[in-house]
Amino acid sequence: MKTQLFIILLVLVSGRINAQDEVNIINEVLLKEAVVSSSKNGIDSFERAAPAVKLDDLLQSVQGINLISRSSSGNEISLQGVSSERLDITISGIRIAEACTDKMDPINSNISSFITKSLDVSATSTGPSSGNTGTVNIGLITPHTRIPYVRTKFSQGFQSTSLARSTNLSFEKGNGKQAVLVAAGLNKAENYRMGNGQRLDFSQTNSAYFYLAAVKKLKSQGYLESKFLFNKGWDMGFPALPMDVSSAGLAMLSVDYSKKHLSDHWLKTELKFYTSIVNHVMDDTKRPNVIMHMDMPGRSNSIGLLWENKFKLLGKSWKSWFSTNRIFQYADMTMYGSEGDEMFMLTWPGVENFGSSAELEVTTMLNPKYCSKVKGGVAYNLIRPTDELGRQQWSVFTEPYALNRQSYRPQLQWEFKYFKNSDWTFKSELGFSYRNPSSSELFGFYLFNRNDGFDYLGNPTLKNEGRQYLQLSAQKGRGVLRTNSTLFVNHYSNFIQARQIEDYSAMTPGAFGVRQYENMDFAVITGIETKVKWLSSYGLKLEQDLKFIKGMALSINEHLAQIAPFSSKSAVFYKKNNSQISLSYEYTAQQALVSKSLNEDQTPSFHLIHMAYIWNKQLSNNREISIDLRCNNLFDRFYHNHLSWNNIPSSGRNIIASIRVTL
Ligand SMILES: [Cu+2]
Repeated sequence: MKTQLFIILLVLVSGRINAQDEVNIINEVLLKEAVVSSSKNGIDSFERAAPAVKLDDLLQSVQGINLISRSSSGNEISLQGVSSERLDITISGIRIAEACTDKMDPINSNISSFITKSLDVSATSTGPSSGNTGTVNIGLITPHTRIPYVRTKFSQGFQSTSLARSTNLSFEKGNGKQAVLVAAGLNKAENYRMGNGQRLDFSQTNSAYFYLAAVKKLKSQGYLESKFLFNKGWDMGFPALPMDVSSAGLAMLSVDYSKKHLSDHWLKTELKFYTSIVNHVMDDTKRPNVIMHMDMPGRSNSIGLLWENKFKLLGKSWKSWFSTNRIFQYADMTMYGSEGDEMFMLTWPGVENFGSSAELEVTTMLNPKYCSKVKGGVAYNLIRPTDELGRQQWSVFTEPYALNRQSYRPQLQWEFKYFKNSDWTFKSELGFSYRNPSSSELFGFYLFNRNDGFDYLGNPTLKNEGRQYLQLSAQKGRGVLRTNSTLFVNHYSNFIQARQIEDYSAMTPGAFGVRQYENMDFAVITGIETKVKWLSSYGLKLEQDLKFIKGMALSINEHLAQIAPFSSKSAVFYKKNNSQISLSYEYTAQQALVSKSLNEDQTPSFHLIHMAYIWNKQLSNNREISIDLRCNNLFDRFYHNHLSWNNIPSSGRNIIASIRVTL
């Protein structure tokens, strides 16, 4: 549903209303949705996404992605059935580390769709820091130096279910040689209303951001670009967790240098330097019946360098990446007993991850019909707790030397493309990669998981987890009937999952016990996704999407947890002049394939109907105005998604209205 809306929005807000352009834009979206893309920075841009569309909605529209929610916003990305630890999530190439041990601050939660330019999602490429299953890069808007210009944008959005108000403003100015963009936004939402008419306590959210980007064209024909983002959240409720967030802040800065056509063979170079700081403070003081009050602050920072090059050599196209970064995560917890006693511990003992990686890719066009691409690389990581108290804490469980982890991780991938005729493209991708365990998996100290009610303990002796994969896709991106289908098989060796340890007692009051991460022999996640579209010449469009994923822990012959059930989305669109209307139907099957050893419960099926009306008017000189009216969950169904933690219900009927003006 969101996909379809998004496509209409794209068409309308992109300011090009004729049919051919719709075709092109839909192509872009199709391409974007083809998760099988292996290009690390291949940009599928959807400039000027509509104001009412939250970044979460855009993410949800990408093939392969489902969202795990613990609150009304800032959901965690799950790509092909796996989430954070197995993915590299970046903002304009910048690696940022979360500062919350409970995953309340996924990287994407810091970004507004108003300043998002592109989403680049790949399930077959990995970065130097963590993941082995894929990358999600959220590109931010930047000003341009093509011509002198001045542009002001304003958007105002409203949602009935949570009385959410979202205001965004940006101003850009350029003289053809240098340009600057300033943007700011404010989001406020109350507790949202569920399908049963009641409000969900602790689902409010508040955030604001300031963004500055500047670009300068140098005399040498190179470009210097800088981005700065500050995002602040406060009084953010997390209904799926036992506590909320009183304050969360992110500041990031990057400086890029790029130049094209350095010589006949050296086509492009791009150098990026970045740094970021994240702060996170949890708060249980507003909750009723807190047995034991706790303070749980966390902080993280990152600093890094990325160098990317493109060459033409021996009749082939080459790409190289070199990256190095240092990521630091620290979190502590103070528990206050009823008799004034305190207990202090480090939940992340100042974990430092120093990583470097080098990758090389070569593309060979065998003939106009066949294209082969091979990518290989190696990454090095040194991970260790830096805090002395934290090291002592862990010395109870393991030898001190085992706390310093060094590893080399190779990766190799082969992609083969076949262009059958001008309409059809078939692609196969085959490869392997490894990941380091995350800070929580290695050194997390009694992290309470509200979803299953256990305290989680890290394991410094974990082996790196391997992934071997095969993806097949078929795409027809032109003509009246279009389709895009992907089949994937991800096989994991040394799969990391927690298991209950009997002789340990829980730290958190009310927890059922302790689980510790360990390497299981094998797991496999396989899935299929298809999208079919039918476009008429008179403004009518039909769409059908299907999605199915299955995950198995082979060594214990059990289903994996947190796997989205089968879902289907059907939509009909009609467009005339400046208006477009759509109606869509969404069916999500029950999820009965659940993890027994993690005590995951089954989720019933549900049906949803959504409607949308969008009006867009082009004024002279690239000015435009657009109005967007929608009703999601028209019949006010009371339901929850399988991936929502603690079974928190989703929003009931939600009327969304927004206006956007570009001057
Ligand atoms: Cu938190």
